[in-house]
Amino acid sequence: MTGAVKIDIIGAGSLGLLLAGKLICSGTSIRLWCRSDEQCAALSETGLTISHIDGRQPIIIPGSEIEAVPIREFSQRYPETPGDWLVLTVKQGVLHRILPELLGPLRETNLNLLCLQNGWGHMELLQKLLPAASLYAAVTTEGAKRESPVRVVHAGGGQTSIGLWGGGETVRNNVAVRLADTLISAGFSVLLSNEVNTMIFRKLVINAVINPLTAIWRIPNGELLCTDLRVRMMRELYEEAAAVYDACGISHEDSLWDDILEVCRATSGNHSSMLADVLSSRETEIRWINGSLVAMAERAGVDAAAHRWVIRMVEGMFVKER
Ligand code: KPL
Repeated sequence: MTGAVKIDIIGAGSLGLLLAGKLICSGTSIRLWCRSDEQCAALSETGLTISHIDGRQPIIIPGSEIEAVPIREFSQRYPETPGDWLVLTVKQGVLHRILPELLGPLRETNLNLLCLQNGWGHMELLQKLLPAASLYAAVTTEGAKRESPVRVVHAGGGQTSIGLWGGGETVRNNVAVRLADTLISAGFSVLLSNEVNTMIFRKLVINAVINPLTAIWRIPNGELLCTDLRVRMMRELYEEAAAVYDACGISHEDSLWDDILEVCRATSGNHSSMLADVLSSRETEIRWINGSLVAMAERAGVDAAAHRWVIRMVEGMFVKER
């Protein structure tokens, strides 16, 4: 890989728009694959605005600087001009739906794929379907809220950790270091990790505690800490998840409970991604977050009643036609 890094971002939701906008501003070549033609047209005509929660001047990227392409053209256009990195920012549910489009051109391709989904299950599936790809998992606490197809609010700087899936050296891996440098020059805080499973399992518990409760009570993350009852409910979900990990032989740090409280404080004004999905009547990632903990519990023969309960509460919010 020589010259400037070229990145394809699949998904123009909150995180996709934030990454694309900040990377374009730092001079990285970005192609943004969107699910709707309307969003591509709006981005090309209006440009993209990134506003900041702290009232700093918004960043406005003119439409002429944005290459927005419909995802339905992926299998035809991507193989002609592949970039250095493919970054998947779509949610788990969408990822599973767009996999057929992705698989055509990618199945035999030796590409670098960075996956930013919450939850568990997608990496194993991608590895099976894309055996030639180098897969990297990322977990992020970056706060972003999409206000419209052309506007995103940067609701708080977080931390993004990246690790090579399947184990192995990430910290001194030149390809990963180059990506991290590119993201850092765009203003993101990035850590490379050789402990990809630890990183994903830690984030899984953070999401399994914060996301469903904020979605059920429709409150920003920080308000989870406002009453004893809420904190007790968080603790119950946390303890159950820790017991599941113990039963499955997954190591977790004692500081994890404090980390969860710290994430609530650090992102206190943010809506969790699950609350944002619920408020926009979108499918949530609960199946891949709490659902994957329940599946692990079942395999290990332990109970995960609180996680099953929050799944029913969140799924019950949607009235599906029978
Ligand atoms: O990852 C998040 C999410 O909302 O999905 C947290 C860390 C909970 C921040 O809101």
